[in-house]
Amino acid sequence: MYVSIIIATRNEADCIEAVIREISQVMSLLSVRYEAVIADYSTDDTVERAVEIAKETGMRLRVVKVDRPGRGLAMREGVKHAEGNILILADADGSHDFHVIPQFLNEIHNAEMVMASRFPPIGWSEEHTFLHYYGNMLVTWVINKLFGGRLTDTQNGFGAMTKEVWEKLELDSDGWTFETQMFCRALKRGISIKEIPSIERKRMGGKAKLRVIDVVWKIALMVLKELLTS
Ligand SMILES: Nc1nc2c(ncn2[C@@H]2O[C@H](COP(=O)(O)OP(=O)(O)OP(=O)(O)O)[C@@H](O)[C@H]2O)c(=O)[nH]1
Ligand SMILES: [Mg+2]
Repeated sequence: MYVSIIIATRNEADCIEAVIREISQVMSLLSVRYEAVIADYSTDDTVERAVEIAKETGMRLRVVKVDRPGRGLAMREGVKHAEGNILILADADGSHDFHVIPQFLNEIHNAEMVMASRFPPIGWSEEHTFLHYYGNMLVTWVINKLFGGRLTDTQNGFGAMTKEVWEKLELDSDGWTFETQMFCRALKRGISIKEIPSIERKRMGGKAKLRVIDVVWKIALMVLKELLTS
């Protein structure tokens, strides 16, 4: 097993140090070979800080500069450069609890995708607003109905899969519809998904790049597109 942790970063200088330290601490307790890949579109010193802390902690870190905005695009660029056979997709805002990584790696033997859920009955989020919470519930309900799933959270990109499964998904969404496309495709293609509980923390600093109100209609269009295509 060789694990590549793909982290999208856009101006996360306030958070990246804690993220690198937590990943390094969690991974040091596992006897698993790993690397982190930062897919960056920043104008601040996120990358410099990441490199400095990775050196200090002895983490193998690869930096991929992405020339256009988009979290989905960043994930795809990161994966292109990943050497591992197991991918963990992650954010750099400090909201993910990386202590669930051992669970990802245990469950990846039982399911093709292992994804963290922030939704009851299994998870929770300190970041949820009314719109996040009920918007996600509605989208997840629609996706389950249309594509035959039993998921509780289809808007969280924190999870693990093999590179082989990633390739089966053939994702091409650049922006915030990335997770929607990923879950719709996985259900359509009969890829097994195991959800594990996670608590999403408040971001540790910096600014959120996502405004739910701007992406709701894009998510709806993505669901429709996935319904109409094979
Ligand atoms: N490379 C790259 N990374 C991005 C881009 N937009 C956001 N990110 C990163 O993607 C991750 C998620 O972004 P957030 O702004 O936290 O969005 P979110 O977690 O979906 O939404 P919130 O609930 O508002 O935090 C963070 O690590 C960001 O730095 C982008 O355009 N390019
Ligand atoms: Mg976030």
